[in-house]
Amino acid sequence: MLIQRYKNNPILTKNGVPYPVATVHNAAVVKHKNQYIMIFRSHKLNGRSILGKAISYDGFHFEVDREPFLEPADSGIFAEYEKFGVEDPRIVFIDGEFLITYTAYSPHGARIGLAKTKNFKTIHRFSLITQADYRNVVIFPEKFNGLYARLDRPHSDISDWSIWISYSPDLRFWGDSKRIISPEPYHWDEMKIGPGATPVKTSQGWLNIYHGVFATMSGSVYRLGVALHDLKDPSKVIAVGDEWILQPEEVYERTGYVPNVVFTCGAVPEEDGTIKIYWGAADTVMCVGIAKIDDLVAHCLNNQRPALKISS
Ligand code: BMA
Repeated sequence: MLIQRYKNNPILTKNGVPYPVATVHNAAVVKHKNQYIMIFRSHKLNGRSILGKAISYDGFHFEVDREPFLEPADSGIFAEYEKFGVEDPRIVFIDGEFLITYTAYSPHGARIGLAKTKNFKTIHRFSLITQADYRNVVIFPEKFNGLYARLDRPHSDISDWSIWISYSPDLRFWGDSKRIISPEPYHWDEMKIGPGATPVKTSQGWLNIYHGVFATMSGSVYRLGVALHDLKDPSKVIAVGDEWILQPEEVYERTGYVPNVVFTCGAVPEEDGTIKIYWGAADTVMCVGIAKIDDLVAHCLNNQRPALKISS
């Protein structure tokens, strides 16, 4: 087993939230000083999503703030594009501030908002950084040749739903986009893939923990996999692990709001060479598991498949 599930999973459920919600899932987590800061998604009782905040000192026991952290904007351009909710946050610390990318969902589709915070007390919406229909934007914690870099997953009816890379000088304007990892036919991720956790720097490359989806007769199954990107040029994919690293197996992953889902939006590397991987289970509760970073890197390198399938 590459990932050891924490014995007391799930670590956070709606019962830990002091305001009415139906779910707690798909959370980003960062470690800052001695705190683990979690920004999680919740469905409200009308079915639309908001983001909440929770703090932990050990990465396992989280205490939730009394009020939601980010709700759909009520004025300006963001209000128009967040009407259906805010979903699936990712966090990166770069240039002395935290950037939060999240799905802004509205009748116009799903697109990505970028908000900034220095302290998780005040938050400033910066820009809507994609058009519809994009999800799963993760920004690298370092710049490359002076440019920010991000992975994302555009939705297209023509091309397969792949992982792309784009660059920006200022976080607002993005370009030089390129498709770099695609789903593999009749594999666990053949229907679509998307970036998951903010990439983690290792001695052998950037570790990208992503999700992949397989359609079955009784709905889609969401699993997690790993890829390794070149340290200097993250558009170069060194290796994609052929097999998944986590699939829905426990009851809380197989049943819930959406059955058979493990979906990550964040992982925290530790100084002892382990990594805490956080995942939403069945779009209902939050879980954590521990892996060795070296094992995940070896899984990519020893068990590879081509990064790109060229669509016909
Ligand atoms: C995706 C997103 C995720 C969710 C997953 C499974 O399209 O909406 O937030 O976890 O579906 O329902």
